[in-house]
Amino acid sequence: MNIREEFDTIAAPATPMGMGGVGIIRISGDKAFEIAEKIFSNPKFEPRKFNLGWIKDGDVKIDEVVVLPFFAPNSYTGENVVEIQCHGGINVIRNILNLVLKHGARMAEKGEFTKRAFLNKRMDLSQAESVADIIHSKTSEFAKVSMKNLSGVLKDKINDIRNDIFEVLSKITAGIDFPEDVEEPDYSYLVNRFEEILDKIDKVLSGAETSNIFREGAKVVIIGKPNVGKSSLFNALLNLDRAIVTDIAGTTRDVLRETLDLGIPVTLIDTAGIREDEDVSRVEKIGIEFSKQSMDEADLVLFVYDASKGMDSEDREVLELLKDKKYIILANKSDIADKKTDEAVYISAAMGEGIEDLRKTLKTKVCGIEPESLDFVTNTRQQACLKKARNSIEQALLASQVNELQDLISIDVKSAVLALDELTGELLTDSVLDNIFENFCIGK
Ligand SMILES: Nc1nc2c(ncn2[C@@H]2O[C@H](COP(=O)(O)OP(=O)(O)OP(=O)(O)O)[C@@H](O)[C@H]2O)c(=O)[nH]1
Ligand SMILES: [Mg+2]
Repeated sequence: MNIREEFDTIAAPATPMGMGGVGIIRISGDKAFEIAEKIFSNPKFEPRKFNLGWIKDGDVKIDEVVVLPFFAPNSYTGENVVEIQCHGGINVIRNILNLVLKHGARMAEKGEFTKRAFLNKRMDLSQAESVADIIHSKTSEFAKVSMKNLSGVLKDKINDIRNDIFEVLSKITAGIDFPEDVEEPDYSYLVNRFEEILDKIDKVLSGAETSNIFREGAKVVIIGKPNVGKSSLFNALLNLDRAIVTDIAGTTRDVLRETLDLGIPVTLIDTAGIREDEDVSRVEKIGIEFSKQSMDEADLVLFVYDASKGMDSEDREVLELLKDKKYIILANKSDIADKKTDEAVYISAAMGEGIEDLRKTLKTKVCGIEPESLDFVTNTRQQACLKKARNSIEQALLASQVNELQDLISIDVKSAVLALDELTGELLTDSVLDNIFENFCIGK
């Protein structure tokens, strides 16, 4: 079946509906050129040529524009595409779009251009998903690594793993189907191959945590006794006088949140100092309750104590609250501390000492690995497919270790192949597909 024949012609603004130098309206489908010819004063469409002229509604001039034709299959969607570059005003874009729709195009749904690019095999699903990542990226680092996905880095890795699995599957199947002519593969061969494949899958999954943090951001909460310099650290990391700092214990009452761009998006949270004194005011008590709640949502806690006083029993009580959390122990006020231990990272929030290094530690600690070392990212859907494939191969490995019938082993190996096909989009249901492209914006 030629899937393209089912497609009608779609159109949408490809630039935001706001004021700007240029606005772009994109048309894709078999009728793209025909529609453009009806409304454009200078339709001499040739590949790789742009055309200057007027968009006209009958005799009425709407705007002077540049029209770029892309001939199938050499276009974003793989279909005939026309891009109209007009002046960037909401009403100009709207008028031209209405005209295009009047002449037979339909308004595109979210992500429909990219969906067509996928369905017309211009890209695999991991590449299509990276387009949404690039558009939604909160940091320039995430945009860069998503771009690597678009260029096919993840796709190549998955195809490589799939080829490995398929090769083993072919050998097993040949042994089963032609027992007289082909010997079934040795179990030691199977064990080795499955171990290698598991290793490759694990390498791809190792960046999963960082990928998720790139997408959702990480919460880093500063916790400690009153007056140890939490707010000073908050300000120092942000490079901003955001929180009030005084020498009075109990200065911070409300939880303060600010965004810190460390290449990964971080929400940095300053809290009220935790203490259990009887004479703590009601307001401070509420503040302390908030501190404990924020601790629960933290991906990483920065535990601060006053190095000039050393860690005392009250500090240890606070530290005790963190035992199930990922944390870094910070000895603040190192400028006035005399003795140092190895247990903590020494900083001086007031003097700015150790802050730059702390930013770096923080980033690797939150991600598990250096985010810059990522060659590709994965999303939760892809991770779920990879985990499914991993489980199946693990089953196949266990079965091979006990010389299980190869007929049975082949069932697990086949499911691993299917899981990877689901990842790349070779094998997909419409609802999964709709779900993915729902997250796009109109015009992409
Ligand atoms: N010498 C020195 N003083 C510091 C340092 N960091 C903070 N201080 C001082 O310690 C005092 C308390 O600082 P804050 O940042 O308000 O402490 P906090 O932990 O936020 O206190 P609460 O909000 O009350 O829990 C202030 O007088 C700061 O100037 C430092 O690195 N060196
Ligand atoms: Mg404070």
